[in-house]
Order: sequence, then structure tokens, then C-alpha cells
Amino acid sequence: MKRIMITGALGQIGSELTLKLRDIYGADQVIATDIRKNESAAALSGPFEMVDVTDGKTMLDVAKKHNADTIIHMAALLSATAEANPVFAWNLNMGGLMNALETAREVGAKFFTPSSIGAFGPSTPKDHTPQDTICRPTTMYGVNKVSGELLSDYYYHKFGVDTRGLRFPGLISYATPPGGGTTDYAVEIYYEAIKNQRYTSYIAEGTYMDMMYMPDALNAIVDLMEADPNKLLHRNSFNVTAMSFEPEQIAAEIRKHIPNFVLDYDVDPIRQGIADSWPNSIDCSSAKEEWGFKAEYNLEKMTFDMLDKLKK
Ligand code: AKB
Repeated sequence: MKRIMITGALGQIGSELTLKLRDIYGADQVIATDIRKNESAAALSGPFEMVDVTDGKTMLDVAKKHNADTIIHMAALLSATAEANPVFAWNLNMGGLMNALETAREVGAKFFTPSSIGAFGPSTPKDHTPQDTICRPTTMYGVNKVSGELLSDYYYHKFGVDTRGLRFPGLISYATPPGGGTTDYAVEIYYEAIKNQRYTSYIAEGTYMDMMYMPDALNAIVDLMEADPNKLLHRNSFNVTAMSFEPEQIAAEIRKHIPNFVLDYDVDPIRQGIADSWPNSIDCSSAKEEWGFKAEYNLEKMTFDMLDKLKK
């Protein structure tokens, strides 16, 4: 990766990824793009262009102007927002992905886009979900993710575009809040613990989902994109995870630092329904074997770091 163009660069993953890639490859080598511009560090710390991912011509023009050799396509709606606006979600998530893949094909760039545990559905094995398994999601987001995996594989086989992807679990970060996801509770709980010493969870007690701390997610993207293509048996997309927990387990971990922290519940049937259709815990042995995936943070280490950073 030398000239990297990122879409959705001001979003939850994009804003931190832009800074990390600029640290590694140089500020001028990473072109941040988004539909809006604000005063965020990602927009201000290097080249920035306004790109609406549904506008393929502008995306291609920007990629050509900056000689992009890698496209990292992050712009997308998350699961709960997509479920509330399914037609818009299809147009943005699939139209944006198609434009980004076409851009990569035209300029001969490597390509990354994230998939998600949302690619799985109620008929997927729930525990230690294998890499290659049933993917019959029942959400619009999941339908987009599975279609996106297939489309990315198609571009690899048909046109030789070097496409790679990760099935991310819920991502937790102190830097940029998520928006519209099902796993967002696991981020909000830390903010509320610091602010109010209590949190009302919209996800029910006993609901297990996979999660990962943002630094591990960013390292996984870099490691996968730098991996030797000859070692990759899979491409779109690899299961990756660092931990699986239910709300009471984060609460217990938070209480080690904030003893009077209170967790109660007001379950949102829509997001609970999405969570219930996803696995409890996924198996990421293919990612480990094919490109050396590893995660540094477990629940204990992540909780310490989240609370420490949010207090500052
Ligand atoms: C969401 O909850 O929609 C995302 C995801 C797991 O893909 N965080």
C-alpha cells in the first residue's frame, strides 16, 4: 500500500484508520474522503476530498487525481439504521460498494471493505461459527454484507482485483462513537459509566455477541492488506474476533473500577431481534492460519483502557 484512498474516512472506523495509515505510510499518502467535511483530525491531518460514494464518477476522478493504488471502502450504514431504511441501505451499501470496486478495477488498485458478523443469520451455527458456513441473514445489513462478500470475490476472480475483507464483530473505541449499530451498547456503556455511573441497555441480559477493541481492528486491516496473497485461501471475508460477552460481563468488569455502577435494561425489540440472529462467538482460525491474525485486548484490558482514556 502506497497511495491509499479511504471512503467514509470520518466514520467510526475510518477516522481512526486514516490517522493510523498516515502514521505508517505518511500523511500525504492517505487520501481521506467523505460525504461531509468537518474539523476532525482525520480530515485535517492530510489530503481530504468530498466524495459521495453513490457518485461513481467523482470517486473515480479522485482516485485518478491522487494515483490511488489501494482503495479502502468504509462508507456504509450499520445494522439498525439499515433496518429502519432498507431501500436507502441497499442503494448506499451496495451502490457505494459497486462504485468502489469499479474504481479499484479501473485504476488497478488493491481493495479492502469490511464485512460483519451481520453476514450470519439464524440458521448459522451459533457457537464457534466456522469461516465457511451458512450465511442466510434476515436483516438488510446482513443481505448487503453477504452480497458484498460475493461481489468482492467476483471482482477478484473475474477481473483480478486484489480484494480482501474482514467480518468484523462489534467494534469498541473511545475516539469516535459508532452510530446505528446493534453492538453500540458495548460502547455507550463506558461513556455512561463515566458520566452517570449507570446505563440502561437496549440489549437483553444473556445476549452474547463478538466484540473487538479498535486498535486490534485497525491492526487487522493493515496486517491483512500487507499479507502475502499466495497464502490467502479466503478473501471476502475473514472471521475475526477478540472476545464474546453479554451485558452483565462488561458491567462486572466496569464495577472493578466504578464499584457503584448500575446496569438495567429496557430492551429494544428491533436491535434485540438483530442480535438474536447473530452468532454468540465466531471462530477465527482461518485468519490466524492464513495471515497471522491476533488480538491484544481481552475484556479486562479493553475496559481498563476505555475507562482510562474516557476519564481524560
Ligand atoms: C453493527 O452492530 O451493525 C456493527 C456490526 C457488528 O457490523 N457494529
